[in-house]
Amino acid sequence: MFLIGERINGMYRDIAEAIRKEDPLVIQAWARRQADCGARYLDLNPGPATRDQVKTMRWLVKVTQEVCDLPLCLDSTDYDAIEAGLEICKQPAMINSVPAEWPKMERVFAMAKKYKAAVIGLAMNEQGISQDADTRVALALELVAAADSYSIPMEDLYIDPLVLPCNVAQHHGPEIMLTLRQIKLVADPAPRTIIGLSNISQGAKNRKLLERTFAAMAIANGLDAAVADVCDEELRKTIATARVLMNLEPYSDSYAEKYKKASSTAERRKIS
Ligand code: THG
Repeated sequence: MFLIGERINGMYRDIAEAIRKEDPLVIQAWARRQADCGARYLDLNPGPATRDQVKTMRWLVKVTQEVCDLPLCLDSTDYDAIEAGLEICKQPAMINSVPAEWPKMERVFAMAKKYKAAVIGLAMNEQGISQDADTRVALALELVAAADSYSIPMEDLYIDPLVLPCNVAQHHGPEIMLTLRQIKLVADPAPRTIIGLSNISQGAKNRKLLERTFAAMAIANGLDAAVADVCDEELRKTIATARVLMNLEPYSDSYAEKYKKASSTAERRKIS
């Protein structure tokens, strides 16, 4: 299980301002900090307010790679921006993301093949995000079939059941857990699973407690990766502990320290 650092996102005021001023220092400070916290990838998202997504994504990739050699997770709904980023990524990247819709899947899986990138497939389509696990799993199956038709290996396909804030969509919580378990049954080998962890707590009180608890629950249901606040040390300890309790790591008295090691060594060797 690994973490993708979420912080370089135009949703944050400091990042939006850095993009506007073309000031690389704030971006580079967050890149270094998240790398130090054990991020396995860095998410780069120009943010909804950024007009020129192509130019901004290219700039974010460039300035991040100047200080950090982690692979990048290119987060935009503008596929021209994703492609502009992929063209200059020094390491195989992750495309974030594609819904279960044609012709979007065609464009994204063709790009993934060309640039040897992994892909996050969202369990949604033209009808939006569904309420229940069954519909999410059906969409996961469509993503698996489409990826397979482009010869994308299942280890490079991450299905995202789409987490909504618990204060407005509380009944989705158990459906997410069910979806995570069922995705592992739709194909052999199965695709991987991923969530946007901080979504669970948006607009809610005591955000970090919600995120840490949801992470532990999702790990118990087989989660492989999360876009998350990697700088939350208590989150990292919770994840390490959940992994020991799920027998994914051997117990030792320093169990809470395990996570950083797992993310920086084993994960780089693609052992999850
Ligand atoms: N799935 C995938 N990718 C994703 C998401 C997902 N990328 C974006 C997002 N969801 C994950 N990243 C974030 C980043 C920040 C926040 C939530 C998710 C966040 N931001 C503060 C807020 O909205 O309250 C911003 C506060 C501020 O302005 O300082 O919570 O689900 N594949």
